[in-house]
This record gives sequence, structure tokens and C-alpha cells, in this order.
Amino acid sequence: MKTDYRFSFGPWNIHEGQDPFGPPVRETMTFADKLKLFKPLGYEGVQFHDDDAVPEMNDLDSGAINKQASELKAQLDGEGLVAEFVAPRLWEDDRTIDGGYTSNNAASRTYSIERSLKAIDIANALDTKLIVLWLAREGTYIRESKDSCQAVDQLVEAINRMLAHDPEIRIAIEPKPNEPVDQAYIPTIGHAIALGHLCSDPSRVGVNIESAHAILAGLDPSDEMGFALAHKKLFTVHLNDQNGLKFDEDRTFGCINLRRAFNQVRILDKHGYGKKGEFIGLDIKAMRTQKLDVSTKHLANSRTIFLALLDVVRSLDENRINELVVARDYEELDLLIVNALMGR
Ligand code: XLS
Ligand code: MG
Repeated sequence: MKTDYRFSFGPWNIHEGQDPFGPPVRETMTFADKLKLFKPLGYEGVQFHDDDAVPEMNDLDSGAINKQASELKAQLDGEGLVAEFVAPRLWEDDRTIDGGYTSNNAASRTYSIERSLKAIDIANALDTKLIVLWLAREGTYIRESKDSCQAVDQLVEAINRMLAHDPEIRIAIEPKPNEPVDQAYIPTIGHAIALGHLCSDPSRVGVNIESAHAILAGLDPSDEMGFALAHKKLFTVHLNDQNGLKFDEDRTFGCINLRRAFNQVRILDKHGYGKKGEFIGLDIKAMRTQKLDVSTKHLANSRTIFLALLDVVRSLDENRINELVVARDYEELDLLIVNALMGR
């Protein structure tokens, strides 16, 4: 299917299938093998955690980090791929057990900021200006352990340090209401955009909307997108799906609630998302039950479903929709949309 949209995913989206209750069930694919799959799957952008790009980066000095990142850039060029963003992975290290930027421990906060600055250096070597900040452990397990007002100041301080480190870098905050923490400090797009306005250069702080995260917050992802688009803050998206309020499932886009997915495609397409080079990013996991040879179908299928929904969006009779809106006949409009989704 030909399209102007550009698609991206991260190497973690091809994985061994372990979950909190069971070990890996598929063999590990090497990073080089994963890279070879992007183009055949219809993707040209690669999303990176900083240590996807430079493994063991905590043990390397800046020269060695830069060298590895530059070698990776050459590898991407060789595959005809581009890096979409780099995200500092702040949730695995011992120092970030109780949070990174909002840890109660000053040394942990310093580590987290320094690690984020290194992620920016890696982004530069990979020739992308986009940093994604998923604030994984910036929140609490119990209310009394931290101060939610002070936490905002700490987040602003960390983001300001990143903005100052590189005058061209742009930061996309990826909100999520819970998991791994009980309550995250930045649970929704409204919180993320408001946080950006407290920073030293709000024009460079935007958002990454993950469908499943919005759903976990009890919100409609397409409305979250509309809110961000109105603020000109939608720097990227993480499309996927989610079956109700449970763990973050990262399911194939559109496979749980087709109409909800359709509305995301519709709002993005209607407001020119992608025209400034933004990617259609996916953040999806293969089901644990998939065997190795079919463990990338979630990536192919999400893209196929996005493009099929784009066809539906673009073939809608907008005049008829307008008439129904003017007549306030939303029952008929409901049927029109459901019929379109059923291909009737
Ligand atoms: C986890 C997040 C993560 C970010 C990238 O829930 O979705 O995968 O997208 O750090
Ligand atoms: Mg995500």
C-alpha cells in the first residue's frame, strides 16, 4: 500500500515474549537482524532507547559513546533507515528504583540528568533532534513517600538541563498514568503540556501520545490527540491498542476497538499530522503465543490496519456527515460510521 505516511517502531517491539510470570519463549534476534526487517515490514524509522543504540553506555566515556553511536548511524544509512528519536532508559538502573528526576536521593537525580544528557549526545550522533521522555518511575507507590508539588519542580529542572544541553533538541513527554508506579506524576497529555509551559523553552517541549496509555487513564486517545494538535504539541505518537483497564498490553493497532482506532487515524489525517515529518510510531508487542517465524506480524498488521482505516477515513461522505450533524441525527451518523467500518 502506497502512502505519504512514514512509520517507525523500536527494536524492543521484536522481543522474546517474557512476561512477569514466565521466561522468554522465543530466541533472541540480533539487533542487526532486526534492522533488516524494518524495510520489508514497511517501516523506515527506528525508535531507540539510549542503550538500544549504545549498550552498556553507563560504563563508557563520552568518546566511546559517540564512536558507537556514529557506527550505528552508518549501519542505519546502510539499511536506508533513519532514527526517529532517542529515549533515556531511566527505569532499569539500581539508582532509579524510586524514580529518576524525582527520586528522593540527590545522587540518583544527578545520575538521571547526566544519563539524559548522554541520550541527547547519542541522538545527535544518530542525526535526530527528538528525545522521548517516558517518565516511567516518576511517581509513587504510596502518597506519603514524595511531595507532588516538589516533583514538578524536579521534572522542570531536569527538562531545562536537557534543553540547555542542546539548543535544537525537542522533547516529547510520553504520559502514562500507572505501571510500573501506582500513580505517575504526569498521567495525561494535559499534564504533559502544562509541564512543558513551566520549562525554559516551552516551544521545544511537546508530547508523544500512546493510545494504550490514554485508555489506561480512562481517556479517548483521539481526543488526547486533538488536544495536543490544538496546542501544536503532537511531536510523535505511539499507536497500539488496549483491552480495558489492566496491564499495559501494547496490542496491535485497531485489533481491540476498531472504531477507536479509526478516530485516531481520522483526527491525525484531518489535521495534517505527518506533514512536518512526524512519524506514525507504533509501540506494540507480539503476543507471547507467537512462534519466532511469525513474531513480527503485529508490526505488519498494525501498519496494514492503519492504512485500511485511512482509506475508510478518506472515503467518508463528509457532506452527508455534515447534514447529519446539522440535523443532530447522531443515530444515523452512528450507523454511517459503523457501516463504513463494516465495509458496507
Ligand atoms: C512504556 C512505554 C515505552 C516508551 C519508550 O510503557 O510505552 O515503551 O514508549 O520509552
Ligand atoms: Mg510507548
